[in-house]
Amino acid sequence: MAFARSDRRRKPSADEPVALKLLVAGGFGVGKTTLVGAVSEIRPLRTEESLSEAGRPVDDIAGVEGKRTTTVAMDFGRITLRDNLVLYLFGTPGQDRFWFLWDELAQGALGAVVLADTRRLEDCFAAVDYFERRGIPFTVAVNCFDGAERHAPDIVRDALDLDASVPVVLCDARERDSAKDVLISVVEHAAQRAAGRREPATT
Ligand SMILES: Nc1nc2c(ncn2[C@@H]2O[C@H](COP(=O)(O)OP(=O)(O)OP(=O)(O)O)[C@@H](O)[C@H]2O)c(=O)[nH]1
Ligand SMILES: [Mg+2]
Repeated sequence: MAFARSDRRRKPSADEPVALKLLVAGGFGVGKTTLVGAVSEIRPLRTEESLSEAGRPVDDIAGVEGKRTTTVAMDFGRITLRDNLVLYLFGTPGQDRFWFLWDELAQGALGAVVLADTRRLEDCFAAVDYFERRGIPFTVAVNCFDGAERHAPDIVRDALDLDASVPVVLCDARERDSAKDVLISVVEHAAQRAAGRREPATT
């Protein structure tokens, strides 16, 4: 877990806020920057660059033809969930050519959101795989784009072959409350996983 308190010898006071790091990941153009911007209580840091003609051969914009910019390093935002719980949000770049940044961004992450678009579900496979392999708890959040067919969470779970414990939720990445619910789901899932690990095995 990533905590703001770095001095482990000092006993924290009860009202001192705990800071947790979460990643917001998923395929190209699925709404990561939008989600971080929707919930952040500070002006989000963005690293958007224009999609250019030169990038056309390497940037697969199929399905997001209206997109004009892309994240080239990360998004950063912050949200206070309760008085004593602050989340630092790191949005990943969505394109394959920026994969090398993921390991840096993932360091110390408590959990992650994998945003998915059901019209291009395969675009989130890599993110699901990444967090499964590293044992980082994640919630899959289906960003319900206008005009996209709605699928029940269990259908998405089956399609992604997810473990039954992985939360799958529907959201609108543009709506603050909806995006906040996604983050709460990740925190609760991570807390349950941590509690499960602490419980003694019964054999
Ligand atoms: N209709 C609709 N549009 C959305 C939604 N979320 C994002 N968008 C739009 O979709 C486009 C892509 O959103 P971004 O937030 O830039 O996507 P991203 O995942 O950060 O993209 P990359 O960083 O390039 O991978 C933007 O034009 C958004 O306005 C949504 O929930 N509904
Ligand atoms: Mg982005």
